[in-house]
Amino acid sequence: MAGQNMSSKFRGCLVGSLFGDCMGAPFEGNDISSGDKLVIQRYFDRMEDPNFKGPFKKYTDDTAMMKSVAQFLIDTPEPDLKHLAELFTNEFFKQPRRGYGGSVVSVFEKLRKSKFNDIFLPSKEQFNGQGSYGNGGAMRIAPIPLYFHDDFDNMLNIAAESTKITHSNELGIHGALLQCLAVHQAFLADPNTPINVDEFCNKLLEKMKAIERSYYNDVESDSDTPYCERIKLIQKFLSTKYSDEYDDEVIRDLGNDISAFESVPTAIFCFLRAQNTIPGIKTDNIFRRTIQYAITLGGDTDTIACMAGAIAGAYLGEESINKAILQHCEKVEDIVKLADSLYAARPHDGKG
Ligand code: F2R
Ligand code: MG
Ligand code: MG
Repeated sequence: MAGQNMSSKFRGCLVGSLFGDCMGAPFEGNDISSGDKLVIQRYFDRMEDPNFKGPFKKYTDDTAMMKSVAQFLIDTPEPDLKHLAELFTNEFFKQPRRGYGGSVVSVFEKLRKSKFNDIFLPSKEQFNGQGSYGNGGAMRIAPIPLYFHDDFDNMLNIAAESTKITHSNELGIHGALLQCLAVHQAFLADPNTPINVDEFCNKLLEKMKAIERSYYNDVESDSDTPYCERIKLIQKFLSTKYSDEYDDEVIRDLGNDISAFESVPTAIFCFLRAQNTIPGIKTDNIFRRTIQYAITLGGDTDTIACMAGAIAGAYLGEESINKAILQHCEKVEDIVKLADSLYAARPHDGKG
């Protein structure tokens, strides 16, 4: 991949993640009616008008934590997870009112109190030892598949270990790995060639099968593990006619809540469905369609749009993102700089 394309994909991915978070945050927790979908269409149309002046859309915990993941890779070329735990914790105490998950806050408190003695212990203690299955690991993962794009094993290892600082439940960890794989595949895809949605899913399925089968080692060879079953469901939905309205079934069967299991597959689905037109969403821009569709599903809108935005931005690059809307996202210039620093810090062979 040429250097210019690659740096555009780094920017597209991190800015895409910020964009989804900022645009989705005002709707987090809402059920979206057909009237609301019209309001959301107008909301995007208005923001695309370069003359529109409006207050900043603030970013939330999704971006706050994604920034720390990028910074940790930039600061310590040999990944130092203790440093990441410190970055998460310091960022939280600097700006605690970013809408963090209800329970993850106690991980930061324990980490600080214990002076980062065992960075994995507080997370293991969550929910009486079950660990969190929230989507907090997945929502922040994007910098890892960018940085390790040509080192697959290290990518998965650091993705899992960095997630375990806050999320020790397997569904939280595997959700983060699935999002990591989706960003990675999108990053490696040629933005000038349409995505073959079935092939994209089959590749994800193959990699997720290996991850889940090695965890659930008693699983029968032909039975499906949780995330693999969800990927097959995505394929089933996408084989339905693109002109069909089936959002209620998507919400019911794939989910739209704060758990990784009920949101990561949904974000991937949003990206894949947006490769084609969607009823009620009037735009030719695939990136915008991805985010706008994710928000119209309601529920955990900031996080589903953030994850879908990271995948879409990694595929399409920064050129696909409307500059006028971006102006309304808090700290967009900082995220562009962060993406450039991550690009410069990546391990590379000197060719790119
Ligand atoms: N926190 C929110 N949204 C709530 C409203 C915010 C509002 N807009 C505001 O500004 O005040 N959003 C953010 O949280 C999600 C990421 O959460 P994360 O990092 O995974 O946190 P946590 O606390 O670990 O898990 C979240 C909740 O999931 C449930 N849960 C998790 N594991 C569980 C288990 N083993 N048993 C039972 N419940 C479990 C709990 O309710 C946790 O509090 C993102 O949406 C981000 O945007
Ligand atoms: Mg959030
Ligand atoms: Mg959220």
